[in-house]
Parts: sequence; structure tokens; C-alpha cells
Amino acid sequence: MASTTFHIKPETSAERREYYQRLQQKHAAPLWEVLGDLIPAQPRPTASPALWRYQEMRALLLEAGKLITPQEAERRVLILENPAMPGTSLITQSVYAGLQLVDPGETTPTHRHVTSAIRFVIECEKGYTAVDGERTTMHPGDFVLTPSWTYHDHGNPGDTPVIWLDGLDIPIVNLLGTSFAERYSGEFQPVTRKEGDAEARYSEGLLPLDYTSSRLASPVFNYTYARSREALDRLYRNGPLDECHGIKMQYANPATGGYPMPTIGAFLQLLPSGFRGAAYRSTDAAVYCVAEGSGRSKIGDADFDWRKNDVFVVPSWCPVSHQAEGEAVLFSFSDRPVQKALGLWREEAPV
Ligand code: 1HN
Repeated sequence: MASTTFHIKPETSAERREYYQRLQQKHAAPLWEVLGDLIPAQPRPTASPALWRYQEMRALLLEAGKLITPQEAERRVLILENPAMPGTSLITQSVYAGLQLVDPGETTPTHRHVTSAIRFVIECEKGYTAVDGERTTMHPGDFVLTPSWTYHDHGNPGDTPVIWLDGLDIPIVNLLGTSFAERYSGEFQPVTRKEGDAEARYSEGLLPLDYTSSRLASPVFNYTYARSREALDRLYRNGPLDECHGIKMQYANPATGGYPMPTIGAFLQLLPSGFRGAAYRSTDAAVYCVAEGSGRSKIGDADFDWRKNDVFVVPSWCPVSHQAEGEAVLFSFSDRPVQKALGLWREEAPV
């Protein structure tokens, strides 16, 4: 049977090598020397599987709280940099992740940028995010959006630290050369709508009579954990359980049924007590945060034990299987909407 191997690099003779050198002087190169690297036969992610222990990162983040103010830092964030991608500030080739601290009494300056952000809230009693003139008080497990080019700032009027996981589409925006960013002209954007306005208008399975979808991002900007968690519970009671994912749901834009933002998709999954998932892989590398419980995931050949609030990363096309000790809940996000919109996304299950 004929082989389907894509490309085998030809031998290099002295004659060819001399020719390649002359090409180089003219800023040209032979495709056949690099084709296998340019077009890998399957994804070859530069990211490797990795896990960040929340208790370690939290201690380091609280130290940053004593070293620098949000006014000086703009955002007090520890970047979670993939160990296989030093110097890139990235957790995968297409997404950025970090852990942000807002200490009691602090606020962050209002700004906006083309890059879109998501937050997954880890610790928060009274902290808020304001987006486009509306504040939302955040609670652990809430999934919060900062759509492209919306003014946003954060504050912590409470007396305990506020910490969340940030996810941004920075590499996608920069790949396309489309980044803009600016501060708000005053210190803070004005609050122009009552807290809960977006939730009342868009989160109840109803929409305002005159609603037309004016932006690509969801009009809901806080998907509260209370509601998402309840949905998982109800679905678990109804079944069935997916052999790879347990009960896994994706966050949706209620006005379109699509992803919450054009570049970032997010997911919440319940792993029942003692769940042992089958291996699965997809082309969208994913960043996970443990919302509840503890367990273990096999990512490629590596095993990672995880506990509440730990963050781990699954590279593109890398098989992953999850096991839960007691009942566990995992949040995750990825660039899936981009891949799907461009017809690039693939999955395989079980692997
Ligand atoms: C940003 O604006 C925030 O608004 C967090 O909280 C992290 C990382 C890179 C660029 C902008 C925020 C960020 C960021």
C-alpha cells in the first residue's frame, strides 16, 4: 500500500548545500528542506503539559501585593508561562494566562484594549469588575468577560484579597497585528447602569424587545457560579455521563447560542466522585482551573495531581484523561471559537 507520509526531507549533497548558500544570499530558501516543519503531519505544539499549584502561586502573589501597587503595575498579575516557552509570556501558542491580585481597598485604573479577556474567579468576597459602565460583584467560580475594546477596571472594597485567573487572546491579536490599547481619559469610567442590569436583561431566557446583537461578545458579562453549578448538578441527575468529559457544558452567548467571545471559549465540567475518564484530544489547547475537589489528570505521558484552584494546561492534540477523587468541577478555556470559525478544529475520542 502506498505510504501517506507527507514529506521526507531529501539528502543534502555538497552541490545542493552550495546552491542553498547562494539562495540564502538572495533571501530565498528551498521549501523541500523545511516543508516537514512548516506543515507538520499533525499538531506539534510548542507548549508542554504543566501545572501550577495554587497554594504556591497565592503566596507569591500576596508578596507582589507588598512590592507593587496596581497603579504602578497597571494590573498586578503573575503570568503563568509555559515551561517549554520561556520568554514568551504565554501558556500556549494562542492564549495567555495569569493570576491577578486586588488587595483590600485597592482599585485598578480603567483601560481598554483590543485583546479580549476572561476571568475565572478564585477568591473574592466583595470585589468587583466594571465593564462598559456596569459593575458586577464577583464570587468564586464566576466566569467574567471583558470583551474587546470595552473599558474595564476592578476594585476590592472588602477586607480579604481578591484573586482570579485571567485568560487573554493576546497571541491571536498580535499574530494579526491588530493590537491597540489606551487608558480611560479620567481615572475611572463612570458607572452608568445598575448592578445586575445585564443579568436581568440577558440571562433569564428572555431578551429585551428591541435587542439586536450589536457586538460579537455576549451581552452577559458574569456567568455566575451559582447558576452554572446548578445546571451541572441537574444534568448529572438526568444523565447521561460522557465517558471522557463527565458532564461538560460550554458557556454560551444567550443572544446567538455561540461562544461568549469570538476568540475565547470556556467550559465547566462535573466529574462525579470516583470518575475515571477515557482519553480525549482536540486541537484547541486548553487551560484548566480546578473549581472544586481534587483528582488527577494524565496529559500526554505525564500525571498531574490537582487540588482546588490549581491551574494546568493541556497542549493541542495532547491526549488528556481526568480522574476525580470526590466530586470535582473543572473550568477550562481555549481558542476553540477561532478554530471552529476557520474550519480548523478537530477532536478524537476516545483516543
Ligand atoms: C489586563 O487588562 C488585565 O484588565 C489583566 O485585568 C491581564 C494581561 C495583559 C494585558 C492586559 C485586566 C492583562 C491585561
